[in-house]
Amino acid sequence: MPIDAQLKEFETTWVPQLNAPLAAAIAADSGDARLAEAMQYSVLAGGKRLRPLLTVATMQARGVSFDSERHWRPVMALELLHTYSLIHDDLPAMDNDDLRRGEPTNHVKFGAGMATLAGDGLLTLAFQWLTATDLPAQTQAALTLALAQAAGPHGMVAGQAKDIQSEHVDLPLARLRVLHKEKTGALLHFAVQAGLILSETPQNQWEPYLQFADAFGLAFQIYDDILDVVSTPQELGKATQKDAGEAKNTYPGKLGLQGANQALIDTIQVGQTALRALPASAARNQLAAFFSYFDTKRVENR
Ligand code: GRG
Repeated sequence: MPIDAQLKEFETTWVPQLNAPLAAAIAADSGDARLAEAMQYSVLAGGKRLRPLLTVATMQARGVSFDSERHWRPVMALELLHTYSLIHDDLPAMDNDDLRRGEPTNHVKFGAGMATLAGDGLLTLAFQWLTATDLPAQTQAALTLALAQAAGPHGMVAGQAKDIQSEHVDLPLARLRVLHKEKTGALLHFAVQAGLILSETPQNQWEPYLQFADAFGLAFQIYDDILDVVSTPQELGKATQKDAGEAKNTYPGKLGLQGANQALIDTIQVGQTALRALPASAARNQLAAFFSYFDTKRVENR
């Protein structure tokens, strides 16, 4: 099967299963109806669910099958946290965006106060869900520490802090890479790490998986920058051309569109090479198929 069809099939199998319990589970864990509505609104607005899909695929690569009773909440915790980051990033005090996942942003619909609280609620509930499982306490603690490190002031929040400070500052590519690694890469790193923790994989076997995750994370950000230049808001469900301008801290801004596309191709290659260190299997091919998310012909076909 072509690898893009493999990713599509994986999505078709898993996304409905992952989504089905979400609305009720969020409502059950919220003590205020309007807050629950605001949280559900953004979570259910139709994200691609790439992060939980990566966790499930990593578990499968480690030979562990998904048990919804035991794994669903810990696996979906990251999607809650990711959605919080989008809600807060869209707020007037941050990026001030009106469109996300093809819908009006949370603060446009519910007001900035409730949107802030919806983000706070999702961030906190994510940690509750990591421990809402009968998995061993050691597994729950490892997940909690890893997500705190990925999302907190040494991870995504640090990246966002660098981002808001660098709006009118020309960052060298090496510093831009660090910013992206924190802002975007850290949660994708955790997505794979969560699969390793949930499958109780010994840490001395983590390296190729995490190299794959980090290459995927960097490729994801380069592609996000490219799409911002070559796509329309209708295609992406969010504002585009936000980064326009030569001196911007983006891959196309620094390397030009062709240069950014080449960096994307090279980064995918790094990730594919990392995966080749693992024994050949259908599950390994499934991880490799995640790279088909990136259309490296998008630039030349525009
Ligand atoms: C507010 C602390 C804080 C952090 C915000 C996520 C983020 C950090 C900013 C969003 C802006 C941005 C362009 C991030 C990089 C790429 C990214 C995370 C895109 C959105 O992820 P997708 O494409 O979205 O997986 P869906 O909607 O499919 O889940």
